[in-house]
Amino acid sequence: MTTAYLGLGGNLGDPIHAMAEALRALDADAQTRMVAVSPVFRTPPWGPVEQPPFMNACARIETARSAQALLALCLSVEAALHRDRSVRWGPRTVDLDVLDFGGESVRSERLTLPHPRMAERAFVLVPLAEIAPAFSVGGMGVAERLAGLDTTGIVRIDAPPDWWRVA
Ligand code: A4P
Ligand code: MG
Repeated sequence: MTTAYLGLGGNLGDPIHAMAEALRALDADAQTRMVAVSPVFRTPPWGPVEQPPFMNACARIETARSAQALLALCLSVEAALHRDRSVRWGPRTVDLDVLDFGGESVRSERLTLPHPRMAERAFVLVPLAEIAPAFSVGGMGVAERLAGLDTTGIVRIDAPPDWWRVA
């Protein structure tokens, strides 16, 4: 079994519901188990594209899958959730990123691990700090790295600890 971290985000439709459905689908995979799920945070959109605020969360899983097979599962869960309510030209309901897979380094066309952009993204590290504050990102703990990032506008959503089971 490998411990892996996932980042989830969405800014279309009902992203909390979509993230919850994604987490339940991953947990339902025979080879994969949800170990810890962060609270949800509302986060200002990051990057050049003008778009609504995101909801973001992180999860720690244990899986018997390989990194490539875990990515394939994540992509199929994304596809399943986007099928019904895809909006033409719009942003997607939910994005699933593999942040880390047992510390493995992978650099292929389809998969890069650890996730190359997580270290400078407060919308990833704020939820990640809730479930893995000491986890090392590029040689520095998550909480420590967060201290150097702008977390303005990131707000924790009030929800039950098992939000992903009920949302
Ligand atoms: N891929 C390679 N490595 C990985 C990995 N470690 N995890 C490949 C997941 N996928 C990985 O992904 C495109 C391809 O990346 C996959 O098919 C896989 O083979 P994608 O999610 O379809 O691409 P994308 O999301 O359109 O692009 P990108 O660059 O991943 O965008 P980001 O980085 O996901 O940014 N602001 C806030 N506040 N919160 C957000 O969640 N998200 C984005 C999207 C922008 N701004 C945001 C947020
Ligand atoms: Mg992505």
